[in-house]
Amino acid sequence: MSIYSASTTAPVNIATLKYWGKRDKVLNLPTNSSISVTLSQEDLRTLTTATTSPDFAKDQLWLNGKEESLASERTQHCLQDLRQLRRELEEKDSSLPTFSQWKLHIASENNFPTAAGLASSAAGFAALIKAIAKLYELPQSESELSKIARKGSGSACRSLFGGYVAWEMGKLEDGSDSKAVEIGSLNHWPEMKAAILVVSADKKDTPSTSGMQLTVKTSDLFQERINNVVPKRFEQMKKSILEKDFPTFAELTMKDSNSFHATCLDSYPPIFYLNDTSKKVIKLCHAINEFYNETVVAYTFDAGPNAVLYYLEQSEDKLFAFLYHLFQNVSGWESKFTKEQLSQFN
Ligand code: 2P0
Repeated sequence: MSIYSASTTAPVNIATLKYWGKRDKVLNLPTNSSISVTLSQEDLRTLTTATTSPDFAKDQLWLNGKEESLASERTQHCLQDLRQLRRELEEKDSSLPTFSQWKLHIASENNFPTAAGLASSAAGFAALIKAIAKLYELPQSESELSKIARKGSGSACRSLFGGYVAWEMGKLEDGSDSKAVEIGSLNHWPEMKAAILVVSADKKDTPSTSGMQLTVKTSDLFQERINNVVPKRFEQMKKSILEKDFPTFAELTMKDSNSFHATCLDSYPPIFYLNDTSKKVIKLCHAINEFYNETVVAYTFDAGPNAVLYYLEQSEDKLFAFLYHLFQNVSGWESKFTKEQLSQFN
């Protein structure tokens, strides 16, 4: 029995400039460009193995050991695109095995609990596309492959890279210029760190796809965001990353999270992703920055209540003094602050 396989990983990515809104639902073409920061390939990632054989009867997928359907239109688009690229190689070189005609078995595993409330579809689609591309020995670059991942899930295109990534929205109707590009590798700004505060592990209220459709259709604020706010912010954030300017990066990140959640609230009926704990975390971050008279931390929230905090390694003690104080059940922490100093944040 001939059997071939390839394995790869893809990281979870967190947007610091949010994708929210589609101009084409089938191709997942966005209404604005976005930026993500992915700090670790090891902590939060999907590991996927793609296997093919002329003896397989059908395409099959296992997610964390459980069989799942591959039937969704989005997944089918991705598989069709990859098989087409493989077919082109086989037509050029008749000595290649005809993988494009064989069925695939895909096994995918996340190294973080689903209950952590983190979106896994981005890493999942990115790992699926990367693993099959590796199996098929496709010559396409990560940016080219990101266009296929985008059809699976918009934000997945950014998980083709680690580090600092831009998803350029593009202008063309066929989506051929809507792709992810690297702004900087992980090593470009290694002092940057992230902490995830799991506020709730519940499934989110409104799924992203339908949430963004509602916002595009009903929010007036959304038009202001995509036309006048994000294009400028995209350039400013890229510059702040390239110049390793944390105060500017942090301010833009926090403002963009707030702007995205404001358009959710401005949708009709409104969409609420933040809860009271999320709002307390927002207030705490501003209080910390004010306390030190320095930008120590930035927060960002996706389509759910969990916070991702960005900070520089050298500020870790400053930030965690407050976090441990707030979440007092963490033992072994010697606070550097007096009770009086900390009591104002209770
Ligand atoms: C982002 N989110 O930029 C934004 C911020 C959520 C809030 O991308 O319909 O799962 O598959 O393209 O990518 C979530 O949306 O939506 C998302 P689809 P996706 O990360």
